[in-house]
Amino acid sequence: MYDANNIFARILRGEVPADKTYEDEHALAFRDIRPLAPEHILVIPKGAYIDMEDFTARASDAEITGLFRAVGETARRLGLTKGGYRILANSGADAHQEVPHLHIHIFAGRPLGPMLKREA
Ligand code: DGP
Repeated sequence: MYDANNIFARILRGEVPADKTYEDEHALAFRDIRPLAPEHILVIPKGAYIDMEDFTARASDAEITGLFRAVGETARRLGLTKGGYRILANSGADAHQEVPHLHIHIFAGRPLGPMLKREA
């Protein structure tokens, strides 16, 4: 069940501050508090969705389109398209999802290395 007190729900309600970079009807983008790259942005849907599984099962087409448009719009507005960027969404336990409100990470600003560490 969705936890309405997770930190991103609180940011959406304005109870916790965030360094916002983009907002529209369906999505909010803000800087990650523990950046892993010179630019590290989180893009979240405004609706109450736990992870990618929940979102793709229950969200409307408009919400799904809106979230992905917001990712592109955020990257364009921050000038990330020239050097390129990586998006990533951790979903569930094996992915180490920490905050139970769907979020898409955008990383940029330096060469980002291999996609995933190979198992030894
Ligand atoms: P994940 O492991 O994919 O669930 O990533 C969660 C990210 O959320 C992690 O990179 C740190 C970030 N984060 C956690 N709490 C806060 C917060 O209060 N504000 C902001 N801006 N980011 C947060």
